[in-house]
Amino acid sequence: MTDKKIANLIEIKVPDVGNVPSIDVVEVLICVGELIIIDQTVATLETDKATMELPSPVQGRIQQIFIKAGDKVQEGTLVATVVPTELENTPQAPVVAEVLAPVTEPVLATNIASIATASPAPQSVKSAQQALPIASSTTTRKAHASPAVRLFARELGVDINKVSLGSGRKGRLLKEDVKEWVKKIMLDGKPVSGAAAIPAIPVIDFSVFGEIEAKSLSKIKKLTGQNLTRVWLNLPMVTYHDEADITDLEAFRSTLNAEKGKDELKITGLLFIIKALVAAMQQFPSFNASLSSDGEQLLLKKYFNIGIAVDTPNGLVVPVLRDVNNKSINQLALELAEKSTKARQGKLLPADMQGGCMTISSLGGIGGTAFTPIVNAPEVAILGVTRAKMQPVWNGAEFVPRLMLPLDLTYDHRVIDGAEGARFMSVVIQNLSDIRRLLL
Ligand code: CAO
Repeated sequence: MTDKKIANLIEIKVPDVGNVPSIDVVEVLICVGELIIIDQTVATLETDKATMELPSPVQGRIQQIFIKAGDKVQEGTLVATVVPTELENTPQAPVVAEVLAPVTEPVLATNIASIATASPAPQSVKSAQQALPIASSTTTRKAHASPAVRLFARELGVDINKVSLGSGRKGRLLKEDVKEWVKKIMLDGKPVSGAAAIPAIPVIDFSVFGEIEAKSLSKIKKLTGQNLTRVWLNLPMVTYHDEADITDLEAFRSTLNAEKGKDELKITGLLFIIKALVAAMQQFPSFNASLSSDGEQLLLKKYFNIGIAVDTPNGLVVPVLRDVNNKSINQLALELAEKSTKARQGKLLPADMQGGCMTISSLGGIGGTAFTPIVNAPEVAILGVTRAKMQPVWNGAEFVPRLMLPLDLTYDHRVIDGAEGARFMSVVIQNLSDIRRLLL
């Protein structure tokens, strides 16, 4: 009886693929208990010359699978056995439990449904359930895609079974679907898991070492984190450090502030840095640009908007000062004060933070000698500022005390090369060292 039932199974075997002694199993696309149709791809096989799909010659339910990804097979290797659809739920249906595992008690059930629900010896039940998981609840969706598309997905490190439904005929996945999926993951900022993904930081139970408290990150911190990770992973960045002699600028700024009334807005050094930066950007258009999304073109901007990183209780935000080239230092002072106050009160609107051409991150009010800011992509560069300090500077005859301002320029090396970065920074420094240049 058992023989007869086994004989009713259809065997799927590796076909003749042209005298190839060893064929790699790339992927098995079926699972036990799954209902398959004629020509549905059962597995993807690969020789050193080609990748091929192995189609099912029959419609039915997968009874057992004999290969797995990574196996080496050859012509005639048994891939899977299938209970043909016409035999399902008939007395002729093969008894899966008998085929899969030796049982101590005879299995009395005569069809698949009754195997799962009858109460034979415990081991029989276990075997039957392992063999025939309820397809809808325990099987994963297997992608319907050609070998070329599967290969493409593998090259990108994408698990093709996770790509949502394909746009091809009958939901077949196309290369475009894989590309769209990758694009979506990148935009979501969620790292892809799998072979080509960046290895995850190990999860550690810190409570083993002492008391801990979990505190949720603010929305701004979470978004900033995603954005910074995306930039870090996408941009080859270089940071160039230099310093500007701002002794004369500082004297001028003190004079200006001394002239101001008690309630008037004071001028900070940052405002001159903004102006000096924009003057340099006017000389170096590639700093006032973004790369096109295909990386083929540089999109040069004819406006000069500067983002200013502002530290707030909820995290870092970057309001944008617009048309800086057309505004006076006093106008900019007012605008920066307004926007940084709004930022700290959490009242910035999305429009206040859009349209930046280059960003300044100033830690000068806090301290520091240098740091490496991360470019606020799709901008191509960012200027970091740390605390100015008096230093002995050799003037050719003697050391003189000068107020030196450390500056850090990080740039996208795809757009800006090292020499251009250094030349740009020299111009920023000249502008700050002698602000009369801003009039030129
Ligand atoms: N060297 C020495 N002193 C400096 C300085 C520098 N480079 N930059 C600012 N200062 C001084 C200012 O002159 C001011 O001094 P007084 O109080 O005596 O006038 C004081 O530090 C505070 O300045 P400020 O920070 O209020 O003003 P600002 O115009 O320099 O900066 C703003 C404005 C909004 C950029 C700043 O308040 C801020 O939020 N900075 C933090 C930005 C940040 O977190 N960046 C990091 C991002 S990277 O992850």
